[in-house]
Amino acid sequence: MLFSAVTVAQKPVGPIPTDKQLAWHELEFYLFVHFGPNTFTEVEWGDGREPATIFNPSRLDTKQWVRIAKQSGAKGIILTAKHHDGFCLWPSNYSKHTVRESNWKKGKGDIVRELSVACENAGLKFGVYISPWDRNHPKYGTPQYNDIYVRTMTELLTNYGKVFELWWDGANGEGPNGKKQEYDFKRFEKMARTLSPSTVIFSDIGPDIRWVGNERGIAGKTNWNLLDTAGFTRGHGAPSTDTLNQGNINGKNWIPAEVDVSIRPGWFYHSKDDSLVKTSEQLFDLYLKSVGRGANFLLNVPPDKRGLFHEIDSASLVGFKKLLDDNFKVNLARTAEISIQGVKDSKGKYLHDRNSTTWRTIPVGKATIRIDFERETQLNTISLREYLPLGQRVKRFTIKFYDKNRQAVGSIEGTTIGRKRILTFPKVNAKYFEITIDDAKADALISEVEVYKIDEALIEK
Ligand code: FUL
Repeated sequence: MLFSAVTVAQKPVGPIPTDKQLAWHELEFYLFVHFGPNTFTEVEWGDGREPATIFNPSRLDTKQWVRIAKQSGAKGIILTAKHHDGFCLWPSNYSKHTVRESNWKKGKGDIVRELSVACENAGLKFGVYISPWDRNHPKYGTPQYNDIYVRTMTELLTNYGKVFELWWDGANGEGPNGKKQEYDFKRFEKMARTLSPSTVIFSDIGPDIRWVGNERGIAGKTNWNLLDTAGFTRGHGAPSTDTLNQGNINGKNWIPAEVDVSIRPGWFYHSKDDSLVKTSEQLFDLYLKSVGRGANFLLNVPPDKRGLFHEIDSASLVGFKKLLDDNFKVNLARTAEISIQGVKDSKGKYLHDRNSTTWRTIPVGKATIRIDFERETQLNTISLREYLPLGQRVKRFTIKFYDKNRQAVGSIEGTTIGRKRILTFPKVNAKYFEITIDDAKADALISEVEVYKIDEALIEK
């Protein structure tokens, strides 16, 4: 009896996620905030020689950032506490190039404090980007800089409440004395784990979260949460960007992809870019290309010289949330009958309860999930999820659509499913459709099937 399969114990297949990685997967969408001297000089990479006094936002309000983040549906904010120019947005004891040396709040301010508190009060996660590359610090390029980095990290991971993600940039250039740094990443990682075990660490190659291989906002249509890291290093020694984009099918580690992209052409605010802010529709498209391909979406929104999210960016973000709400409001599968290989599945409701904690076991190449509507229904979007705690399994699947006369009216194919796979396609009028798992590492564990008719103009470009 097929349906008893749901209760049959399933063994994990391949690497599986840790609890904190699973919690991270559920965040889906959060904001990046690039802010610092570059905001005022309007460059992307400050050289570290900018006077600290240049940093002087006139109306800085981290509560405004948090308010807009909430209204956009973001679940957290990651702040560039220190970018490559070395300027610290908190009064670090290990640098002389910080908010303390600026005129902002007469040198008494602390943006990391303000933002972490604002996030905490609003129920948002808070994360930090701490650039290893430092073009200001006099010790950069010497072994002592590794001590400085560890102390800097210690300040941020212990004085500001919970930090959900630590972001390590792969860029590694020269410091003020023309020297490059040999980063002691092993030590950094050990320290970060000890200081803040619940933090997930991002870099090109993890250990917890990997870079998606581009800054355009696009995850691979095939996207494995697995990666081989042996023999690779961060930065120039990382695997090819294609590999980072798609993962390794038989990778030895669970290291899912995070898609980092900016709402503007640059990572920092430049007034000349005000007309180039991505529209709500473009953000929706990036959502499909990131979350819809099993990755998380880290969207950068750089505050302007006032220290506020610009009105244009804010409007775009709020509009994006409205598009998500409006278009993913009615899951058409909710009222459909679900059967597996022709047998009505009374437990099929698990497949459309928007809760991925239960799954249906689908043997490869045999069983078919059928979603049968009460009447012919127009649809152009199907969202699938795999149950991740027992490993990512599906390699290839097909969905076939039929009209009320049981005539095939179209089909689509896909490769991986993973955390979420949202497929959009020109609308079909179907009485029912069938999903077949053509290839998988083991029985597929499908935990969610959602069906929508979204605005045709929003179908993935
Ligand atoms: C890159 C940096 O060089 C950019 O300035 C930005 O911070 C981006 C998120 O990562 O490697």
